[in-house]
Amino acid sequence: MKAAANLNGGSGDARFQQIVHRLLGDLFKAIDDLDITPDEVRAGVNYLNKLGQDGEAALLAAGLGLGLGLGLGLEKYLDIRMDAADKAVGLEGGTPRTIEGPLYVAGAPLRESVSRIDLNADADAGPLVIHGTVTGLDGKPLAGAVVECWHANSKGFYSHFDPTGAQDDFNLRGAVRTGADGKYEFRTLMPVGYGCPPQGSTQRLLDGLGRHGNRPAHVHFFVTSGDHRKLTTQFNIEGDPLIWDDFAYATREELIPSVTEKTGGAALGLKADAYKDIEFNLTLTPLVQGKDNQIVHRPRASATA
Ligand code: MBD
Ligand code: FE
Repeated sequence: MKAAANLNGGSGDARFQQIVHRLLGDLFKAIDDLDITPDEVRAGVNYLNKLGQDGEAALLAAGLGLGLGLGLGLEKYLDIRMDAADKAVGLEGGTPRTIEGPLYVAGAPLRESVSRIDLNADADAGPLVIHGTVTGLDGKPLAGAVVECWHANSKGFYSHFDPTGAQDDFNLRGAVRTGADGKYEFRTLMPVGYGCPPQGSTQRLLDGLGRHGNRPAHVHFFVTSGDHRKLTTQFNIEGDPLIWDDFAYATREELIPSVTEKTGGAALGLKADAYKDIEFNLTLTPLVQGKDNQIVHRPRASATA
C-alpha cells in the first residue's frame, strides 16, 4: 500500500501521496470490515466511470465526497483476499489467479483445441505459440474446458481499444475448447507491455504520485470448465524488465513461464519458421460448497466476430 501511493518513493508530491495512502488504507479497511464483495466493488468502479461520462463528479463532490482511491491496486487487493479465502478452506494447488484488467472483450470465435489469433499483420512482432494442458487438481486432463486469451500487439495496444484503429475486433484474442487430452494452443505474435494513455486521467493521477503507468508484456486468460471454478490469470513474458515493476501489481512468481526458441513454424502456418514457444499449463480448482466463488460480475466489452 505504501508502494501504491509511492510513499517515501523519493519523487512525486508528498502531500498527494499522504492523502492517497490514507484513502487507500481506509478503503481497504472498509472492504475488510464490511466484507464488501467483488461485485459490490465493481458496481462502485462502474459508477465512477458513469459519473465521469455524465460530467457530474463536481455535483457528487458537493453532495457526497469523491471516491479517489478506487482502481489503485484495488483489483490486486481483491485477489489477495480471494487467496486468503482459499487458504482458509484449504484450497491449494491450482494455477494462481491474477487480475483481469480492463481490456477483455467477450465474443471471440470458439475453436476446437487450436486457434490462430493474429488476424492483422504486425511487422514488429515475431511468431509465438502458447500451449498447455488444462487439468483438475488431480492432474487429469479436462475435456470441454474453454480457454480464452487476450493480449497486446507490438505497440502495447489491445484490439477493440486500439487508439490507432489498426486492429480488427478480435485480433490477438482467442477462445478454444479442449478435447479429451485437455490441450489448448494459440498461434499468435509476441506482445509488448501496455502503457496507460499518456494524456488520460489514470496517468495524470500516477504522475501526481511520481509513478509510471506501465506493465510488463503479458497474456491474459479466462479458463472455464463445468464443475470447476473459473480461473482468471495471466502470464508475463520472461525477461521483460518491468516484471517486478508492474503498475498493476499482477506479477506472481508462478506466472512467468519459460520462453523457448523453436523451428518448424512454417509447417504450423506461422509467419516465420523460427518462433517462440511458451508452455503454460492450467490447473483448475473445484467449486467451494457447490459454488464458483471466483466469478466476478462487472460490465465487460463484447463484440461479434
Ligand atoms: C492492461 O493490459 C492490463 O492488463 C491492466 C491490468 C491494466 C491496463 C492494461
Ligand atoms: Fe493486459
